[in-house]
Amino acid sequence: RATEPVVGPERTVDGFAKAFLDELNFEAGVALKRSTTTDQYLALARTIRGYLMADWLRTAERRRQNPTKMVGYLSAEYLLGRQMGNSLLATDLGDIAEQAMTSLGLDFNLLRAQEIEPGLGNGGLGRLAACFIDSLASMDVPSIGYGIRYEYGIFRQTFEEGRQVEVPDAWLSLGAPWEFPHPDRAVQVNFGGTTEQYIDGDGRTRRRWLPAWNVQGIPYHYMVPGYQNGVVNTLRLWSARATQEFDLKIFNSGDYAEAVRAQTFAENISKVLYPEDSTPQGRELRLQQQYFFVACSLKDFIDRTLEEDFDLTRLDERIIFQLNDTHPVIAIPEMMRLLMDEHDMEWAAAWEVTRKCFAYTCHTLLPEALEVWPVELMTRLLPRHMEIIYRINEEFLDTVREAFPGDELRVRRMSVIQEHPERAVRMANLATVAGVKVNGVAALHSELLRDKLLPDFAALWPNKFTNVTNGVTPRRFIRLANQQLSTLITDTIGPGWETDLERLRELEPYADDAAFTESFRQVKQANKDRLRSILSQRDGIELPEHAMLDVMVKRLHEYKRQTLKLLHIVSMYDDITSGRVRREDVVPRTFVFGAKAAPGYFMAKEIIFLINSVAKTIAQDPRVTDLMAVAFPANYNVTLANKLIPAADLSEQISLAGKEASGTGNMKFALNGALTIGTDDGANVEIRELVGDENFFLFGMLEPEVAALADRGYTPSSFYESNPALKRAIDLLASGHFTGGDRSLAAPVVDDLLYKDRFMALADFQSYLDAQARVDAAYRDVDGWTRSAVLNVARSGFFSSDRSMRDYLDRIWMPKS
Ligand code: 26Q
Repeated sequence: RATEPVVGPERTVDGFAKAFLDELNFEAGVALKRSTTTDQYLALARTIRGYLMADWLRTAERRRQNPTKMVGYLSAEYLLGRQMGNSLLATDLGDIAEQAMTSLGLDFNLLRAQEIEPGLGNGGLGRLAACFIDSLASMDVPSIGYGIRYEYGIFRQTFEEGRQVEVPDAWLSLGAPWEFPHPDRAVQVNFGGTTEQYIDGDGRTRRRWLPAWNVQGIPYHYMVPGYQNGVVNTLRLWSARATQEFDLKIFNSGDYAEAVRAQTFAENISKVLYPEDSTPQGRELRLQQQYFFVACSLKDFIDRTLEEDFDLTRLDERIIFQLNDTHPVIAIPEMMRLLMDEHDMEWAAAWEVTRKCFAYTCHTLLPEALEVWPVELMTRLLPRHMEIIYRINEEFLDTVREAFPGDELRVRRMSVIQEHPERAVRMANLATVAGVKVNGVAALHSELLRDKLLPDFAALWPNKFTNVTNGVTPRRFIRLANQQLSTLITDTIGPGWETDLERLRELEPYADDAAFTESFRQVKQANKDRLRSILSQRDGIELPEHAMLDVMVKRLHEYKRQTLKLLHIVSMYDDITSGRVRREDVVPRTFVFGAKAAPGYFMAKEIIFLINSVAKTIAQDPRVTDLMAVAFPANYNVTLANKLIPAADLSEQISLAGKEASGTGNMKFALNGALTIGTDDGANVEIRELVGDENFFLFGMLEPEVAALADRGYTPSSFYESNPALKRAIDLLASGHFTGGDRSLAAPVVDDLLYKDRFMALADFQSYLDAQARVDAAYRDVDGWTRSAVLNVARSGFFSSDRSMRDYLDRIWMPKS
């Protein structure tokens, strides 16, 4: 009897080349000399994954044989980035694969460049999920990621005359070599209809759901390899299909066109990722997406525990579901429904276990970003869940009234149901009521979350609140993105730091070592040279060779204050062109922006247009081209981040204090030896604490000062009137100088700054300019700068997502006692 593979293909150049040709010839049915680059890329991908297969099967089997409590990460987004490099790193097959391709006369790097990254996320939250599953695999934590297999991920951004134009992201169009579809394991998901009371076989009065329609969820499995440790975990993404039952009913009725329409309707559910990344719109399809993937995932997991003949009243001994923001919070009433309606449990027993199975991570501080779903919509789409939510809320509000008698205002604030402006379910409240823990994503954020966003809940349950500061995976963001720095680190402190990032501390003494710092500078320069050549090829952008590289890459949001960066650039331009500074006193800079705007976010799109306008004007002005350049490559994504971040000298983290929950780009830059100019916000606070004040450029109001200014009443124009440098910069922007003489084109942004400026860019402007002057002075001192850069790397080991996972395990998932 044939046995399952215990080893993959042979780990030699010949073995790899043979496996590759097998894929190409016998799986794809293509001869090498007739094959296209796409054929070759697909065969290469399938060859590499073949080496992971045995470990994958073995990991799954090991977990089944020894069932323990697992982590179920529930996230509507996974911003994975390209898979090939990561798989090669995990298997340590990079050299063998490259030589094998060369032996066949193929260009390995060209093949790697074919991959379209799976952009199944918007930004920080989605990328965080991807880092976390990487760490869980690298730490061999029994875990599974659940999410949605969007057919279209985050849109591809293009610019037309400086304005953002969105193009659909057809990432599956070349074929999908990294995924494993399992249509045989489809799960049914119901929607709509009504509920009714009935008497069951034992004479008990119960309620049940009579749904109106359904779809099926097809699981697609992705391998999540640990770092060279023989572990391969699973990411299970769900894709929506029409159900047979539904199909047949309509087809048999003879209405062929209607049946085809119904199919399309069902498949719409996983069609596209919503590109809003903080102001949620109450769109019906979005709620369908959320329920769809959560229902599939819970069913999937419960069936798995039942295979083991496990008693569901102890389900919390088998799973803790981590809710990545409120997007999967409908899982809470769904768990209650499954336990009661499908598995016969009473309310009390079901609630008892449900409240131990979920924990909630909040990623925001902006009140407008808190998700609410209209009761009308929820009742229409998920009537049974709405009933369950009402009951959870009733019992919860009894608890509140008991703890705070006579405080009906508090009851209203804490209710899971909001009454105004319309009746709606507050998903964060529901998650807080049901979750074992609620965590923020950086120390400051967790504090503000507890004291400002959910203070009533903190008063009731102070111990429910905790912090887990975000982290990033050093495998992708140092080892893969910055190979030269990685080699330098390994040559200096030895191997193993990739999975024990605090070991970067051992670099500290080398901050004063002439040979080391010289190598470190060379690495940074090589990364800059590589970036210049990439931007030249990718975008036709030609950048000067020697200039400080000042980078601001993140989603476009007013609170992140890309306009503050723009005001600095305009101010520098004005200083040079008006002769206010001597040319020889200017430190040449290249500014790089990367940012997508939500397609419906008007102001964000105006800001993109204005940045592009300034970039163009500067590029065409011979008075400044030797001293400054602005590059705004379109379509910033994980692939570009991996090239950009290692090249940066200066990292811009300039959100208004109290608005950025954490930031994770800030960590990636510090770990790659950029210095940060930043506000006292999010994880910047912890970065500064760790790297030291002298290696960080702090500016701007502190959060309490922001709150005080808002209370006093903020008038941006008073800052404009009283600060000549600010007035000059704004006047120049407003004059139409950067917009072909047309003042109206700059007006939306300028007017907003002068008359609203919700995020107080003008109030922080002077402080920002002063900090930028300190940056210039520091950069002139080459040795001092390099020393600071080295210390940023050496002291940022805390920001490994492995440490984040340890914290989740210790504080939330598997606490001792
Ligand atoms: C919700 C409902 C409907 C449509 C879209 C959404 C939606 C989608 C994505 C709402 C929010 C997001 C993403 C939020 C996000 O990325 N937040 C960031 O999370 C990072 C990881 O914790 C933090 O570092 C950032 O500070 C935070 O802004």
